[in-house]
Amino acid sequence: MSEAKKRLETIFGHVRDGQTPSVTMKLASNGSRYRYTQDGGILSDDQRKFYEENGYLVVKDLVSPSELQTYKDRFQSICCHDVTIPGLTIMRDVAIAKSEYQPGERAVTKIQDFQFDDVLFKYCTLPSIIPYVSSVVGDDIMSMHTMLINKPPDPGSKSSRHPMHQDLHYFPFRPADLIVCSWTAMEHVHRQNGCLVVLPGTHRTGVLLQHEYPKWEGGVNKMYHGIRDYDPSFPRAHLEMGPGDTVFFHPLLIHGSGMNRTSGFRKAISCHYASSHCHYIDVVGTVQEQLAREVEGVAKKRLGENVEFSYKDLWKVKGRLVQGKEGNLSIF
Ligand SMILES: O=C(O)CCC(=O)C(=O)O
Repeated sequence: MSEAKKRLETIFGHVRDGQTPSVTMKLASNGSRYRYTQDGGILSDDQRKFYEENGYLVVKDLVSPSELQTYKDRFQSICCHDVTIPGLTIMRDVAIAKSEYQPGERAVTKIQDFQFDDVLFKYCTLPSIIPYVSSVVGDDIMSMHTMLINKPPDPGSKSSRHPMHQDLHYFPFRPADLIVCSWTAMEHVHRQNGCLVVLPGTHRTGVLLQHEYPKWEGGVNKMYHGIRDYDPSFPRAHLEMGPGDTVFFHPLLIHGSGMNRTSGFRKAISCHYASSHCHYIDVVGTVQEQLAREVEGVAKKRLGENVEFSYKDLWKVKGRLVQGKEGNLSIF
């Protein structure tokens, strides 16, 4: 068994034995008993403890219905090609897109990289969200990855599922503890329409596991990598959330989402933030190299075979300062 798997087993062994997940929190390098959250922020002591132990925290009603409606309207305009946003990627469901031409949002699973769209980017700067982000990453904040996820009704292929993964798999910057995702439900999300599923405490392994495309019969959406040899018996939590509720989670937290068994779309908007004091790493020779090659291949098709760039360069274009001092993560 690999070192990473052993650490997962150690965490989940306790849970299977009926104990609470082990709370052997390492001291942060500054001697604080908290490692994953910052002193002096908006989080209550209970919220800090919850995030430290579990790697996520749900906060209710952080985004207003009118704000959510603005994002929904913008998403519709993008899907209907009424507006074009530079750098934006529109991703489609592998099974729906193949079967027949579907207009509008029907086959769209997500749009990503909306950092140059001031309507959607407003989400990343919301005064209700940022204090939670700075409680994890500090006051100098970059947005690094933006998505509006639109889980369509499953066409019967089960391809609307998102395999269990760690977001750090995609990120060529560190340290992981200075990265956090905010994910806001844009409507009631529940087990039937494919809410987020998390494995509490898995951020504490400190290990990025090997990912690959799962071997699903109905096909897997592009870039939906999942953890290799994932053990479905690990204890999981289903995050049922109301519109505007927001979950903040660590990039090593193992998570995914279920199939959408309803006839409606399940929408969420998210931003991954990093401290601008994070630095890029070289992913060559690591578990991230294969993914980086795949992403570079897609970018070559878009930008042209003769354009020279690295995986880091692609991320530098995605980064945008949200608050505080600029660091090394963006070219702007
Ligand atoms: O919203 C979802 O269904 C899951 C999204 C997710 O985990 C991701 O895109 O990395």
